[in-house]
Amino acid sequence: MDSVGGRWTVFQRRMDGSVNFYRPWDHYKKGFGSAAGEYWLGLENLFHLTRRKKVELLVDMEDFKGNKAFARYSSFSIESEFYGYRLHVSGFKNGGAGDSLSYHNGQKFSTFDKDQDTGSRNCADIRLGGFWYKDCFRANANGLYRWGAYSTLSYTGVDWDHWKGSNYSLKTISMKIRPVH
Ligand SMILES: [Ca+2]
Repeated sequence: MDSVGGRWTVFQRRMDGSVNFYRPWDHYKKGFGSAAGEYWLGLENLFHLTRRKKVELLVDMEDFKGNKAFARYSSFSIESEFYGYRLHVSGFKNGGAGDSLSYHNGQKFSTFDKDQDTGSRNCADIRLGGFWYKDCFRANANGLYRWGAYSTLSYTGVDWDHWKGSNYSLKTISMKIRPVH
């Protein structure tokens, strides 16, 4: 869990496609997978971890050629379930990946059975994940694991638009937080 010199708590990880991330609200709320592999910590836990302290976010990613990049945000928090686990992220620092997450700032979390995005469509349902969708995404970290570039079912992979475009599914991506002192 050490990256850029510190103790990080991983709350999301994709690495091999072994875990299905197309899941309903209750699963995203409580968490799924295992911390050693593909993983979602759960929105309720994430809310409590970011509730009363200043927390920074690091998003590490890798493509299928071994290239690596990251995006870092100096401030990260989410609101309670009552407020839809609304995302607050700011203070972008570029580690080569570009900023695909600020687009999602201020959005509630959505799953296929709980559409809280701002688009007329159900983004989680058509983009095959659960995320802070807007209309619909620039980052789809919980999308369908698709092993690199794809040409069918557009905008459904584990995409980070500002690095590899919206039809390239990453090999790995992880999202991790740590308190800022
Ligand atoms: Ca919608």
